[in-house]
Amino acid sequence: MKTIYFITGNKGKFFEVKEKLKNLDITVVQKNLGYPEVQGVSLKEVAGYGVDHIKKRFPHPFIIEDAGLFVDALEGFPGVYSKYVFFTIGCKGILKLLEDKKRRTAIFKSVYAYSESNKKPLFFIGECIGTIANKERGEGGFGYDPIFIPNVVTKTFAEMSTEEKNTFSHRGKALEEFIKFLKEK
Ligand code: ITT
Repeated sequence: MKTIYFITGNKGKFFEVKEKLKNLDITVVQKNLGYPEVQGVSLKEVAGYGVDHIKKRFPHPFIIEDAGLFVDALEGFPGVYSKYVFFTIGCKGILKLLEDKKRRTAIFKSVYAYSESNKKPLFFIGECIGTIANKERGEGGFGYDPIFIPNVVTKTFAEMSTEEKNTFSHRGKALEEFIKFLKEK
């Protein structure tokens, strides 16, 4: 069985990846190696810089992900700053910024980079369109999950099981592309 390392410090992401890839003949192992996340560039560029940094230190096949929440009424904020914003103003801060806004649409975006030694990284992208709830709802998931409602349903990500979230989410969609690649390999 092949092992792929997921270089991440985020346990929530790791559980979602494990769930999504559970029927494949691979083992996914979390490694919290840490890598610099370049600020002010696109998610794909963040992931690309991350791969270059890790590759020099880690000789095995690995994936990394950069994700972000882009709120339309805030011109795409927090976007590439989602991590910093989550640990500073958090979900409550985003709700406050949207207090008097009618437009509540937002997009979650995810970019996975897969790296094997001596090969250029491959990127897999997923997006989930939805709206920002009026208040936090649900106990599951992580990060902005209590305030994000994907289109088509009325539940927030935090009110879903991991499996259900994966069927709608930016991460689930990016991983679908990754699974296609793994199956064709
Ligand atoms: P890494 O170690 O993998 O980089 P991270 O927590 O730093 O993990 P990102 O930079 O990719 O993750 O994501 C930025 C923030 O966006 C992150 O801190 C979460 O709070 C939030 N986020 C990402 N994906 C999410 C999801 O599926 N649901 C809710 N919040 C999410």
